[in-house]
Amino acid sequence: MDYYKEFMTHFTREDKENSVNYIMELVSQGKVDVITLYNEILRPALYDVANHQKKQTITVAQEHMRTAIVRTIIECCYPYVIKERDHKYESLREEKVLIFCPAEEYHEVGPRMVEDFFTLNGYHAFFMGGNTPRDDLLLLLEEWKPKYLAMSVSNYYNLLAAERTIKDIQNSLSYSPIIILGGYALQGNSDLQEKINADLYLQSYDDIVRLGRGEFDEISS
Ligand code: B12
Repeated sequence: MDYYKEFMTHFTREDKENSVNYIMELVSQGKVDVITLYNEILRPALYDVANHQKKQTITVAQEHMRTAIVRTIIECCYPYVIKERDHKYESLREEKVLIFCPAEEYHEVGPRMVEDFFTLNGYHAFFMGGNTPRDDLLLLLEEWKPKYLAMSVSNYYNLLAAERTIKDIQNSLSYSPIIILGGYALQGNSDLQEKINADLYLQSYDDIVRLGRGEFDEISS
């Protein structure tokens, strides 16, 4: 059975009840784990709305409904994320990661998944939501002092705001977090990471596993 295809029969009708129930049954029965669900079902379902190759044909209202369905599924998965993490790790990492979007960046499903990617790898991760106000971000950073700051940019036009945010962070904080950049706007444009002055460009769950293994320690130290 192709789980993606079956899910799409509910999802493309914006049928929230059947979309959520179908996925939560797969997850509760252990037929798909959280990473497979995010990478092979939910992300492709949203990329199917529009992408570099495909123009959007549905209305913005339908786009919002589909985003809401995915968001509900992600939040329902939280207990499974914690269970999977606890199964893998006896004790948590000390390292904190703050995930955020620059001002005017409203795409929040990707970074919300990234929060779970970090959590699954034992990090203490927190996603601040889309469109993070600059002053609130700086205040929280001083208070919480995360080792990593992961910024998500989906819309190409928000890369300028991303660059400004990094400058602000580097100029006004009392310590230097490691700044990670990722998101749809960077796909195929990874060279922008250096231009924007971030420390690292990461894109996937596997990249976060590699970060945990220390594969980027030399670059980010
Ligand atoms: C849903 C959606 C919206 C919703 C967002 C609702 C919400 N609350 O999130 C709404 C309707 C608000 C919206 C608005 C707009 N959108 Co829109 N939207 C989308 C859509 C269909 C899905 C986005 C999504 O959730 N994808 C699924 C997630 C899981 O994928 P992801 O974000 O890429 O994240 C994965 C990876 O990139 C990675 N990742 C992400 N961030 C990070 C960060 C780090 C540190 C790491 C390690 C990894 C990582 O991990 C994730 C999981 O694998 C995309 C289409 C697409 N192809 O993505 C367009 C898309 C992103 N939107 C687009 C555009 C243009 C807009 C608007 C400008 C439209 C308009 N004219 O108003 C506005 C801009 C709003 C704004 N100021 O931000 C374009 C962006 C093109 C570009 N790259 O520049 C896209 C690509 C559609 C297209 N035309 O091709 N949108």
